[in-house]
Amino acid sequence: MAESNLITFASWLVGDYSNWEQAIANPPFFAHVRVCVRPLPVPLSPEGIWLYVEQAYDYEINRPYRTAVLQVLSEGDQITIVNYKLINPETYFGCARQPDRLHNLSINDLERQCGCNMLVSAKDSHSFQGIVEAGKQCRVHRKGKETYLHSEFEVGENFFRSLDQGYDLETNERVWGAIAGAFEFHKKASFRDELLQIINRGSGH
Ligand code: CYC
Repeated sequence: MAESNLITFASWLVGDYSNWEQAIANPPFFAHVRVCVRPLPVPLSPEGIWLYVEQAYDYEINRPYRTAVLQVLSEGDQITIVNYKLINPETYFGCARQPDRLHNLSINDLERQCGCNMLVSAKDSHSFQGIVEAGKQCRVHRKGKETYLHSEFEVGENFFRSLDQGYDLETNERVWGAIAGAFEFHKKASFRDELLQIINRGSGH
């Protein structure tokens, strides 16, 4: 049961997303952003499901402003995402849409982002929701300030909605991130079958 929830969640999350509709409707507040979540062709450990993520402006899709590696784990009814950053992110720019290049990626290329685990649970039968772990420990240095992350998201079979913001450690004021609500992404391509193949290969089928 827990395992099937994990696979359902990951199979919905993988994909190539765009918020084009939102960007056209509300240009001053929302840039046209692309998010691409790709399964690693060779998982970095047998525990959980490993994914590579790029977030980019659509007009420079192969120069992402943020990349990450995610390890999605099931822990009872709860799903946890462990966040990693790449030590040399440029080496892997573009890999979300050229997944063969991800064969080169190893655990030594990664650094864990402490305090940045995302806690995920089923919202209803159509979506999962996640929120960054409590404690203000997910630190992001930006605009010359030390901030802590507030992040929450929802994922369904064909959408991804996310809100990421950084708050000043001392004053609790918002320093960066959306002021007009969440980014609303629609899935343009799914990598579900690719993910299921990788999972089945790993379990010896
Ligand atoms: C940062 N976004 C982060 C961080 C996390 C997430 C954990 C802090 C650690 C890091 O920098 O990697 C979010 N992690 C997630 C989410 C999941 C997850 C959502 C579930 C799949 O595992 N983020 C967006 C918008 C965009 C954005 C499209 C506009 C605001 O979803 C930006 N996120 C954004 C930025 C940072 C960030 C700019 C800080 C990156 C930095 O400056 O280091």
